[in-house]
Amino acid sequence: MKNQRENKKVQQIDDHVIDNNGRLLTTNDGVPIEDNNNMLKAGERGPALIEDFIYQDKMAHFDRERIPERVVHARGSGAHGIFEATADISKYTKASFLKKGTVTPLFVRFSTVAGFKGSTDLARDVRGFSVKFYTEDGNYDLVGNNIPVFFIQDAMNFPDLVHAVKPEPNNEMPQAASAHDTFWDFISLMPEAAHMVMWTMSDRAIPRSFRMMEGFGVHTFKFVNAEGKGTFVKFHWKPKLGVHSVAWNEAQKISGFDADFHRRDLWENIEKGNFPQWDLGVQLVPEEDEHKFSFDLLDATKIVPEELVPVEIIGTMTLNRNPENFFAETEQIAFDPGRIVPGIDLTNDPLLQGRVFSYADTQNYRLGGPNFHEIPINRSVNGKFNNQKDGFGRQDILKGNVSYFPNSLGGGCPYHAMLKGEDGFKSHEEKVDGKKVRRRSTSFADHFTQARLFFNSQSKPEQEHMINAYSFELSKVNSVDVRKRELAILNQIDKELAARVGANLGIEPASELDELTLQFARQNHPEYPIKTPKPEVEKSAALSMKTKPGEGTIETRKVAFLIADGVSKKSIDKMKTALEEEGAEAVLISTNVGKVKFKEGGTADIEFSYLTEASVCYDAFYTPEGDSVSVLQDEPDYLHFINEGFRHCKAIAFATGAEKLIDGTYLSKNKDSGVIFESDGNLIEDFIKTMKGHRVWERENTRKVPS
Ligand code: HDE
Repeated sequence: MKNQRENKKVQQIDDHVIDNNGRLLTTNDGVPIEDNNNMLKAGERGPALIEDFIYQDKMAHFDRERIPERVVHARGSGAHGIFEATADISKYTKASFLKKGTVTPLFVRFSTVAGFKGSTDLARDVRGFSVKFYTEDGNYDLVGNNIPVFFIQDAMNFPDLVHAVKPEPNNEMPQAASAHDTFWDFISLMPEAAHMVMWTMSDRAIPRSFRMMEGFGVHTFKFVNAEGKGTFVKFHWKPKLGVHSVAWNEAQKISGFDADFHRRDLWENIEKGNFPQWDLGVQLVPEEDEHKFSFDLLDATKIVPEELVPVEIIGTMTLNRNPENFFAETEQIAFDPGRIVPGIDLTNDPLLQGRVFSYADTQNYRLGGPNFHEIPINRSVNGKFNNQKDGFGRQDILKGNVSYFPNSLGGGCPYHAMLKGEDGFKSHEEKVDGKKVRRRSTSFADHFTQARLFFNSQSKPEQEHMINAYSFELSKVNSVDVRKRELAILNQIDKELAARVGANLGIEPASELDELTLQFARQNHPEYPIKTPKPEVEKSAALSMKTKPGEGTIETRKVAFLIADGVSKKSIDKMKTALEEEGAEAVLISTNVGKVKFKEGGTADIEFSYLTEASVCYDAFYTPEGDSVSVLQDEPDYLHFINEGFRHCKAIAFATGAEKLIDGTYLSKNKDSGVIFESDGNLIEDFIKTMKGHRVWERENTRKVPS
């Protein structure tokens, strides 16, 4: 019973899975094809004949194989899974899939925002975190991001934001990057973006893995209970593996070595049975408390600090199945924040209101018409019963002569829920009374308080990374005026941040906002800058990645064992066993693929070599003992692995006899933190402990190592 819906969804997909195995090649009409190599010609060396329907069938389909890519979030990776509700929250919502114990099938799509479909996974960018729940009351889409706020407050500015961040229109450069003039020009004129930009300049924008990032609904939504009472709700996804990032220098290199790094990581881990999990948490605010805070709940550039409203866990999501086909599922899935189910409702957040139009509209265009709900990945497990008909790509065959409402000839069907006293979706009854205006509420006019809160809540290394990220991005901006304008914004957030970035740009930050920035801000708030309300908290531990749960596990982390012929099997095995007990994976990398010879005799199969692998794709490094050490001494790629691993603050361990290899690297004998020598004692414990800390970020400033 529990898994009935999941089985139904699997069945829906399976019904459409085609297996060519053992089949005769046919045309799209099922006609067997005798020769798939040659067009029909008038003679062996003659012209092609127009009657060749077999060639036309093949080529006409090929010519139409591409559909428009998503205008944003084009690059994405998806997986199937389930959600299990674990808490009784019926007091707040009647949503059937949130009833304790209910298991609901779902599909998730993670994405970057700015890059094209074929762009790198490791761009500095926001990540999309979209979940389609196939509930018993129809599909519910929670279309969020890995950052809890957004750049803008009103949907009207969205096309401009996207035009500014996408490659510049004259030369279509740069790909998947915000480090260019038009983005910072726009951002420096929009002080409301200050908070979100702090997040995108933080390590949140370069995750180690999709499996290690948080997700947020961003907007405030509403829960509605069986009595029709509403409660404001913010959604949070908390990954069981913790929240982790890579270093920026590392991200740039991963983009070259493996542009599919995140996609591959998700796919491979699901294939291996390492099913990623997230807890779903909610922050609940009673309707009566709507105006209780120093910020507006309807403003998507604001968070609700967890110190004010704690996050309560209400369920767990597990991703347990890779798609059968990327295009049919990950590409064709159609998300829409306007797809809600009874028990959940929208609020008047002007960004959310605007999104509700845009998504359905975009799907109609991207998927070629109004029948995209019939694509297997988009189908509700309830089926759909209404009087809509025809249109491009219609697949359902509606019986009978009735396709209108009301009708008597069809027995009045499909019938209204209310006619039979059943429950249908009912919008939460909210009094709305206002003049028709194009204006923004003054309660949306404080742009810097939460940007400051975010910066103050970061650990020292996280702050350093942000200073470096702003410096990198603004150095890539050619316009000095734009650099100055942004520095003036940073100066409103934090003086040291502005001064440090300014020093890297050779500019003294201005103490006041630029006149142009003020002009634009005053278009929305004529009285700008307003007197800012006193914030409830100055720091929030939950905003630092350092404090996230999951810290302390090395599950699924990849450890490179750097070996060559003559390596000691014993030295490999003892470390491998210890790591595997902790759920980590040992990957043998040698001078060539094929076989490696052990010191003790015998061989092991090798899939990865220094030629194909790069240190940036691994979490930690171990050099076992053996005669391999003298081979590695002269292996430049080995030495590079170690230097780069050091630069990127990863754990590095050397077995007895291997420590002398550091002579060829930038590492020092004076015990750099996170570099472990077996000769010092606790090789395995110290290595695992260092890995559990994810990275030794402090190392960045203590020793400078080129890579
Ligand atoms: Fe989107 N967004 N968005 N967005 N968005 C799209 O829909 C849009 C916003 C988000 O994996 C598009 O199917 C507007 C916020 C994700 O398929 C489009 C506004 C948040 C995805 C669109 C926003 C998001 C999209 C492009 C401002 C976080 C990928 C293709 C009002 C809460 C979904 C498509 C997937 C995709 C419009 C702002 C998240 C054009 C108008 C805020 C995760 O419809």
